[in-house]
Order: sequence, then structure tokens, then C-alpha cells
Amino acid sequence: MNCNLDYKSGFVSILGKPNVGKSTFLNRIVGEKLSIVTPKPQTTRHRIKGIYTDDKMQIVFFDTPGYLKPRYELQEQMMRTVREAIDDCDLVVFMTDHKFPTDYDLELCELIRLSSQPNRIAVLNKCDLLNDIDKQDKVAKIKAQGFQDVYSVSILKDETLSNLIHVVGNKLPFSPPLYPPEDLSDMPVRFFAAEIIREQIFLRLREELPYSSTVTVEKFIETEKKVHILANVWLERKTQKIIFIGEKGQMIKQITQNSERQLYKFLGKKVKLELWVKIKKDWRKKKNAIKEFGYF
Ligand SMILES: Nc1nc2c(ncn2[C@@H]2O[C@H](COP(=O)(O)OP(=O)(O)OP(=O)(O)O)[C@@H](O)[C@H]2O)c(=O)[nH]1
Ligand SMILES: [Mg+2]
Repeated sequence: MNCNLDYKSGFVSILGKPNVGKSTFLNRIVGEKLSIVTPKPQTTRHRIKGIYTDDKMQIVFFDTPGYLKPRYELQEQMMRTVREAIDDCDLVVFMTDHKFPTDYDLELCELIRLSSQPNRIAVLNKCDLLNDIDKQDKVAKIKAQGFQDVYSVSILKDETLSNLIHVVGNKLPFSPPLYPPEDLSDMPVRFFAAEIIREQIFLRLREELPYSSTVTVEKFIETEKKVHILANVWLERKTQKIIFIGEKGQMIKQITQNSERQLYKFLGKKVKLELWVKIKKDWRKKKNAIKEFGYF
């Protein structure tokens, strides 16, 4: 534990519309793939904690679901998670991208302005897709939404994000570290395993199917050399199950194998994964089912 009196630490919520790069940011800062990333919007459904520690500061980041107008109960819950994350931290990082300002950007800016959270900065991401003039124009427009400090980055392309990390850390209160310095998160490994499988479903399948799916880990048996995971994939309709399994079982086989590879990277051990496909009709619209699947 660092006992310096000038040590800083605190909680930082990363907020933004879907697909701006919030999870990419969290992973890059923490240096470990904690939060799943796909080209599809609405990938993240939970508040995901990732901890950055150096000898001057410890920043506990929360990745959050992308802000949108909810159309069903799961999205309502995702937006409750977003609203809680605004007040429940020492600093809000509003993240946006080259498409700023969209309706969701502006609604979220208003939500942050009207909240009781006084500490906020904005990050304009995906600057690799903007020329200098457009970038300056976006920065001015973001400032006009109530953000004095706006930082332009490309989380994918910039060599380092250390400036931004230090800006964020310096805005935190003086405090000793809140977690042991070696910790990257305090979320259970079963949670990450389910998310890694969900990521493969998002990457392999199209249209509504990824959004109709969720994963629960039923068994996680770890031995010295191997991990055996049994997980249920929940879908909403029988027709989706047919697509998920695919012709001669090709699709489920590919998703299983890709997940095993990613789980191996995360767990550092060989993984034997068994996926069972189950139907819970319209689960996204049902509060009980959402609760049962661990969304709150
Ligand atoms: N061009 C470009 N793409 C980026 C950059 N940062 C992230 N992306 C891409 O943007 C897509 C979405 O990234 P995510 O990190 O999943 O975005 P998110 O904000 O967490 O999305 P939700 O979880 O849906 O809210 C991925 O394909 C990333 O590779 C960047 O700096 N430049
Ligand atoms: Mg995300």
C-alpha cells in the first residue's frame, strides 16, 4: 500500500452513446481485456469495473452500457445502470466520437448537466476518422454542451493515453489506494467467462439474434491444468435456436471453439467449453428473467 499523502484515488464512470469506444478505453488503460468489444452497438450491458494503479494514483473505472432510448426492459435496466453511474463516482468521463452531435449525445450531455455530479470531462474519440478542422469544430460543440475540458484521442491508434490518464487521476481526491495495487477488477471470473462467450455470439451472429441472447455459466470446474465450463446460451425463440446451432451444428461449434480460444487467453489455462442452448420466450421484456440472468 502506498502511504504518500499526495496519493490520489477514486471512481470514474465512462459514459457515452453506444459504440464510441468506452470498453476499448477501459481495456487499454487496464491493460487487460476486461470488457467485451465488438463493432456492434449495445455490446456492454453491465457496469464493469477496471482498476488502473501507478505510484501516484489509483483510478477505478466503470465502463457502462451505451446510452440510448430504451425499448424493452433489459434496455430500461441498462439505462438505470447508466444513471446510477453518473452520481456514483468522483468524476464522469463523457465519451463521444466523430459523429458528435447525435440525439443520444445531446440527451446524455443534458442528463449529466442536470445531475448532481459537478466533476466532468469529455473525450472525443476516433479522431483518426476526423481531419483537424472537423476535430476543432467538434471540440467547440462539445464545450458548448457544458464541458470545459475536452480531450481528443484515438484510443485505437494513439501510441499512449498517459496524458489523459493523468488528467483523470489529478481530478480525483487525495486518498490511499482503494484496492490492492495488483488488482485489475473485483468482479467474479464466471462473469468474465459469460461475457467472453457473449462476445463471440455478437461477433458471429447478425441482426436481432445477438441482442436476444444472454449467457449464464452453470459450472466452472478448475483443475491445475484445465478449466471445464458449462454454460447456457439463452435465446428468445425456437427459430433462433436453429440459426444458433447452424447447419450440421457448424455455428455452435465455431462459437464454442472461438470462445475456448478467448477463454484460454483470459484464464491462462486450457478450456473445455460446453454450450447448451435454451429458450426463454421474450426474456428481454421480462423483469424476472433479467434479474435471474444477473442484470441487477
Ligand atoms: N476508428 C476507430 N475505431 C475505434 C476507436 N476506438 C474504438 N473503436 C472501435 O469502435 C467499436 C466499438 O468499440 P466499443 O469499445 O465496443 O464501444 P462501446 O462504447 O463500449 O460500445 P457499447 O458497449 O455498445 O456502448 C469497435 O469496433 C472498436 O474497435 C478509435 O479510436 N478509432
Ligand atoms: Mg462497451
